[in-house]
Amino acid sequence: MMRVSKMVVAMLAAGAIASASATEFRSADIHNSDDYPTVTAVKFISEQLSKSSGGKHSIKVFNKGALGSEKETIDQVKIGALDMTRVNISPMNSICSKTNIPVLPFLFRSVDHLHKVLDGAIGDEIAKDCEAQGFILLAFYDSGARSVYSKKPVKSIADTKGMKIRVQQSDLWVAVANAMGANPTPMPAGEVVTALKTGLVDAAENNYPSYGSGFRHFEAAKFYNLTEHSMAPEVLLFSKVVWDKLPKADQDAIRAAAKASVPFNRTAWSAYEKKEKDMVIAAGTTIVEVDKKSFQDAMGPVYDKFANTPDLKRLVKAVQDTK
Ligand code: BDP
Repeated sequence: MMRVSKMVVAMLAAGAIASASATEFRSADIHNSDDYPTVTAVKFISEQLSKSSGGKHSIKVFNKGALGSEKETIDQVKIGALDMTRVNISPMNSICSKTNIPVLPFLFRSVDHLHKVLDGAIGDEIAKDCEAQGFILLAFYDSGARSVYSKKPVKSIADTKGMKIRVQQSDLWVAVANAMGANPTPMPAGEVVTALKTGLVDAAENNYPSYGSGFRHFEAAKFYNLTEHSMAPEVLLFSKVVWDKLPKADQDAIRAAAKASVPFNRTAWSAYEKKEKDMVIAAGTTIVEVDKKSFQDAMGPVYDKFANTPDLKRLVKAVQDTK
């Protein structure tokens, strides 16, 4: 008896009992800047949630990769060791195949097209696919278009032949780089700047903010070539293990706050992307116009391999048919 009550006292002192109802969820992000639009979007959710729960729930964002690489945080969320993580959708490709769809090269015609698809039935279907694997997909966030940047200009696909390029940790991305004729090396985002500086790779691909002050790749690769080959969005994931233990009212409050964070993120993203584009140009980056068609025409094998089931083919067509 004595031992148990001592334990209870210790738990109370540590706040462990009080936190059984009041919770500060932990959410990971690899971005270094505190004002990165995915970081501020999750902080926005925290504020909304705190209001709607009368101060009971909130979220603490651990950005700067403090909780590990995107793949590592996904593994932690899967087992419920971590409540939430904000990652690019690409490292989810091997876990739930419908996440391949918004990564596919040259699939979206515009940012509006992407938003229509993700905000509608196709977005819901992708979220369901992730839920079946233990992830509640709370929101899709903007990430703009990704382009290849390198130490030499890339004007057409002839220039990516044999190029050593870093890609995200996803087989789909390896296939995209192979289709470009390049030699892909998958690695976490945090390792890319060193890989570029040491010559382990001569190129990478990303949006302006990650190329810019996010990971400072512009210091090692001076040519930003407008391939705009993918619009792979960001996702916010909540652990289903943790989710299933929450009362319905809390789940609803989290979903409502996450939904409200999407327009917040989109507004923040447009301004941030522009600011970063201006910054890298001022810092001496050359923006290169690209024969996009030469890249587009080479992507057949990626679709053959990663949009290869009746379900995935139906989704590709549904995306193309979305007006
Ligand atoms: C950035 C995404 C980030 C990814 C990174 C990457 O915001 O989630 O980790 O690209 O290329 O645009 O790994």
